[in-house]
Order: sequence, then C-alpha cells, then structure tokens
Amino acid sequence: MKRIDVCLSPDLMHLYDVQEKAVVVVDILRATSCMTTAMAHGVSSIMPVAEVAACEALRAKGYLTAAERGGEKVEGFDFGNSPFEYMSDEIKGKKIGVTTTNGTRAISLSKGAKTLLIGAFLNLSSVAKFLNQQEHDILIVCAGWKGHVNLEDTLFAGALAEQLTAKFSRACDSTLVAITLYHAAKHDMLGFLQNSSHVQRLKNLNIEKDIAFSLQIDQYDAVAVLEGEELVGLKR
Ligand code: 3SL
Repeated sequence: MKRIDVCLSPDLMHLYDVQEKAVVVVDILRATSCMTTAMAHGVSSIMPVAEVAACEALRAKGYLTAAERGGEKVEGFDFGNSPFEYMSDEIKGKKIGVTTTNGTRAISLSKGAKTLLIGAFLNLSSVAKFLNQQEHDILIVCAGWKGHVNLEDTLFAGALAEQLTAKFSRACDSTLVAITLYHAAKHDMLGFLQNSSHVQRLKNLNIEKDIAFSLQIDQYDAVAVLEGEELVGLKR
C-alpha cells in the first residue's frame, strides 16, 4: 500500500524525500487559495518565486506580478494576496509571477517531486480525486508561518488525508494529528480558527472576508500543477 505523510512546516522538509512522491503544497491563508482562485478564473500560468526581486524581474518578460510580505501587498506590484483580486477578467489568459512569505517558499522546497500540486479547501475534492487515481506516495506540505506550524494548513492536511486513507496508509503521526484536528474543527472551521495566529494577524489587516472565503470547500474544480517552473491547470 502506498503511503501518505504530512510535513507540518517547511522547516521540517529535511525529514522527507520528495522524489517519486506526489506533493501537495498548501497555504490556506492565503497563497494557495489565491492560486486556485486564479486558475479557476482563467489565468494561463503562475510562476511561483521565493524572492521579491525575482518576481519583479518577471514584469519585463510580460508577466503580471503579485507580491506579499507580512500579509501586505508589496508596493509597485499588480496584485497582493487576496483571492478576490484573482476573480477579474484582467487575469484571463495572462501569466502571473507570484511571491509570498511562506507559500512560494514551500513550493520552492518541494520542487523535484514527481508531481507537485497546489491544494486549498476551495478545490479539496478535485485534489483528492486526482491523488486517489495515481500510484505514488503522497506528501502534503504545509506552508505554515516562517517555519512555525499553523492550524489552518494542518486542518487542510487532515481534510485531504481523510479522503485518501482508503487507498493510502499513514506514514507517521503527523497525518493522524491532522485528521484528528480536522474532525474537531470541521463543523465550524471559522470558529475553530478564531484564536489561531494567522487569523489574528489577518484580522489586524481587516481582511476577514479573505479568511471566510478561503475556508469554503469545493468552490472550484481547477487544480494547479507544476509543469517545469510554472503552475498550469491540471489536464483531466
Ligand atoms: O505566507 C504566505 O504565503 C501568505 O499567504 C501569507 S498572507 O495570507 O498573505 O498573510
């Protein structure tokens, strides 16, 4: 039986080997929720880069650019990190370069995987369906916050793992932790997350609507998958 594992923070990536694995990167608040929303609204590709300067350089190559640091939009970029910015016709058919504090770092650390997917509650079932049809071990990589574990990414890991356990066995207790937490939270995720560090941080920036939006399950079918250096829509 193939295995499923959860890496609770990018700083624990040294414990995992991504080669030959299907890796799902998650940053519920808000990077991977934004990427999923952008895919669902017709962006042609997303180039995730870890550094602001690298993202800025993409403008000369015809990309729209999005940059977030510390929860706020970096001045001079086209977009910040709210899913609502990725719902307009402006992005249809366009390439976007993106850098965020934790999400794009987690993606960079996951390169080398057999398959690298972007997960969010917004496309939970579509990600689970794809993974249940493939034959590789699975690693869910939680972006966390600056190396620290966070609750919302762990909840997503639990929600996804639960949909996979018929076909994949748990590799270590992090998966059990995530599933147990998800069971405790699933009937009121917004309430469950009220005291979490990142929800507090984002509330201070007055973006409660981004939090509520990003916790919705199965709003979209679109799944972003890494092809070369860019995320494109998964072809099914
Ligand atoms: O760290 C990230 O990748 C961001 O998603 C953080 S924030 O939601 O924009 O604060």
